[in-house]
Amino acid sequence: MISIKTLGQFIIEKQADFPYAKGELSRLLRDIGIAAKIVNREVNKAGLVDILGSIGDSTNVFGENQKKLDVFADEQFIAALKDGGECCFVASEEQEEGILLTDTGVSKDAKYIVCIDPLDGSSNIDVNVSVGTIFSIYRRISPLGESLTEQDLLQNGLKQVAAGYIIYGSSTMLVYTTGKGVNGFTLDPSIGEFCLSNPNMKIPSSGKIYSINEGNYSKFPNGIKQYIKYCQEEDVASNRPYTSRYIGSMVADIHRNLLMGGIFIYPQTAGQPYGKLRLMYECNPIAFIIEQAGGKASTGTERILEIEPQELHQRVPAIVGSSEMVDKVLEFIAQS
Ligand code: P6P
Repeated sequence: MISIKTLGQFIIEKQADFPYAKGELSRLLRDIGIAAKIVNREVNKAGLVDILGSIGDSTNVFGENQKKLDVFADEQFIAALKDGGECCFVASEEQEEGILLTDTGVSKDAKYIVCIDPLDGSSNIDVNVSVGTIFSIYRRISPLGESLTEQDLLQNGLKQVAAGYIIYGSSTMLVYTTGKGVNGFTLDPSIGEFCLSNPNMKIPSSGKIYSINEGNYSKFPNGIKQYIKYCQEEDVASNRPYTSRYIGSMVADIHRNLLMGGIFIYPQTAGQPYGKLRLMYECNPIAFIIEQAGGKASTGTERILEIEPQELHQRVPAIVGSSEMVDKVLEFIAQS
């Protein structure tokens, strides 16, 4: 009889790691797990019902075309966080200002803030490529019952109390950390539970995979161009040439590199001086997870987790993955 440990059992068990925990963070993580199962159900049948494709000319706050599943996922996670009652504010890629849940009936004692990308990589939905959800959890700083301030909403990544992602792929997995390692859970549809499948995940210190959109090569900074050429050179001793793997869905690229070793790079270009990826609900949570798994996460000039955020939707360049590979990119950048 294979012993099954569900996400709920694991969360309760690990709650003991936090002596002052009263179960609120545990409930919050479980609320996210429930919404993930609902989103998974719709992602898996997107081809069968009219939930594919774009919502006419609907665009998100950045003018990017909104997919029906984007909006559905956003609604599900916000509803789960509202019903769960542990979250006082949600910052979502799909919401320009964020949502003050204490204005919608959630208790003024709710102490957590969630930053979320409800369905990352959604441009891949219509072609049946893996997509994902990315979330980041902070504890509010201002006293309970008082109004939230910008200080509550713009905390640096080192202040995260938890972070995770869900990948809706050949199987659906939830991977998260609370700062004491990284654990992965695979959804067993037959029992409707996320079950512990990848305990204590560690990213190899090096690997053979580099993930970057080489179509933008001509726009990359010189250090990044030199690193790409380094990856393509023949050198048996250092296992090169590496393999190029780029899905265009950050969660899928990061998840593969976490398991196999590798590096993911989304650099700045002249047209996108801060890159494309968002700090608060893409780069910070992924950086927390990868560092907890033994890897590194840099913008090329600073550790992502140490960036002092200036606004909810700010973008940062990302160089994330196996520690030795990130170090090599930073070497090329420093020399360029
Ligand atoms: P590009 C998806 O839109 C996303 O935000 C990430 O998931 C992904 O890594 C990146 O953008 C892909 O961007 O410009 O290479 O298509």
